[in-house]
Amino acid sequence: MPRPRLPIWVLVALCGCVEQGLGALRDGEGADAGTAAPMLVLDPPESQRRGVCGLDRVPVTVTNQGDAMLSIQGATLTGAWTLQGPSWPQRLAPGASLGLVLTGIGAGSLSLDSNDPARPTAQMALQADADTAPRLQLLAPQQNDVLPDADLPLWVRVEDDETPWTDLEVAWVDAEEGLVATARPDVDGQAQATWPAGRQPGPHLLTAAVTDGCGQSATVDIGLCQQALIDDPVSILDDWLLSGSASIDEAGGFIELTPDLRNAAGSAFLRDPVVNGGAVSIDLRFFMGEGTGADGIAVTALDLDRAEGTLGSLGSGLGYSAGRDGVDGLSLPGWTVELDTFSNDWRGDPEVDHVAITRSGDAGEYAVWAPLPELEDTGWHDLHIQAQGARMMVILDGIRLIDEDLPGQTDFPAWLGFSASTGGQTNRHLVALEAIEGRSCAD
Ligand SMILES: [Ca+2]
Ligand SMILES: [Ca+2]
Ligand SMILES: [Ca+2]
Repeated sequence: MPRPRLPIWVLVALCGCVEQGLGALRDGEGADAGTAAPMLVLDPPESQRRGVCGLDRVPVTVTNQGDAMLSIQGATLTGAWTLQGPSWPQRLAPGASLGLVLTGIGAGSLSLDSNDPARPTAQMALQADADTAPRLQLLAPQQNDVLPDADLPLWVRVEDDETPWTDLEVAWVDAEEGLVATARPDVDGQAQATWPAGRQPGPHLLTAAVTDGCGQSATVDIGLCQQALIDDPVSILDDWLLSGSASIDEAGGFIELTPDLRNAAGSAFLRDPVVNGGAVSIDLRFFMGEGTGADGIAVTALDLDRAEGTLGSLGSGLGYSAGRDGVDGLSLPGWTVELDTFSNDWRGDPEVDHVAITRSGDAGEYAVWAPLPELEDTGWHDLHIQAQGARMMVILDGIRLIDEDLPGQTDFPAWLGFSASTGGQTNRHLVALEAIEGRSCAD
């Protein structure tokens, strides 16, 4: 509170002066000596602030505006306030000042005890309200949205009690792809930006964050999935990369991976869309038969960061694995589900026809395997394969053959494709085009 201009004590003091003056005259001293008094003045008289970052820091000047020596005995602080200051007592000649710095937060007070006759205890009220964190509301996209392959609007509303909207900045960061966009809110507190198409297929964790002028933040995590869809392979025949003995029979509506001929290997990989090898499900229908009984079909998610080609060896290589001593064909990196219909001793094959998952492009190194029912010369069969993170699942004709968490790399950009081979024995290996469906996100 500002000090009143003519406080009661002045009047009292003036009255006292008369008496003291008379006494002084009696004592033979100067007439002014009895009227002299110190006067402690605090500047500012109080402190009140909002939106304080951390601790408030209040400089205070103590001045002796009286005309006698001011003696300050000590200072008392209340609340969460401290004083970095001088040792007490302090003496201030008339007109002299002393600087103090108060530090704290919340409500409190400073009291100075002095010989100011009018105000032996001078008080100063202190109030510092801490900054509040901003608030952030998600408008779009929503949690667990499945994203089409198109530009994506990003939209949030932000609020802060202290920092003006227009001084705030919102940042959207993708856990995999890094900073996506930044935007400042408009006058309604709404911030909008765009995440351009071309996102990595599969799961995403997008974080929207806003930081206020005090460095306090609000964040929202948004779980999303970028869909990469294979739903009409017949219409995109040019996107199939065919190798070896593979060919497309448009009239028949299938890809022939091998004809019923000895020592053949063929593969067909779809170059668009690129999928995430750790987030894909694929359905297909296949046929194997009409021959003497070898070697089988493989479905591969080809790791594009490591691939050097798209065809493995004939015979035991099933068109995805290098041959003996690595001289024939390549080992295709990524993961493969093989349906092996011929047991090769030197690979360490089981004695029975089997389904196996490999992660190295090595047809002799299984992460897991299971026996197969009879598939050769038994018509068309439905195969469903799902890779979600470390979990791999294989369902054949509605029967779950494999469903396990497997070690190995899970997230990589991949082409999906098929391969097959024959050796000394043969089969015709087909995949029905119209039955191929793939997606990166579960619906
Ligand atoms: Ca704030
Ligand atoms: Ca066989
Ligand atoms: Ca084999």
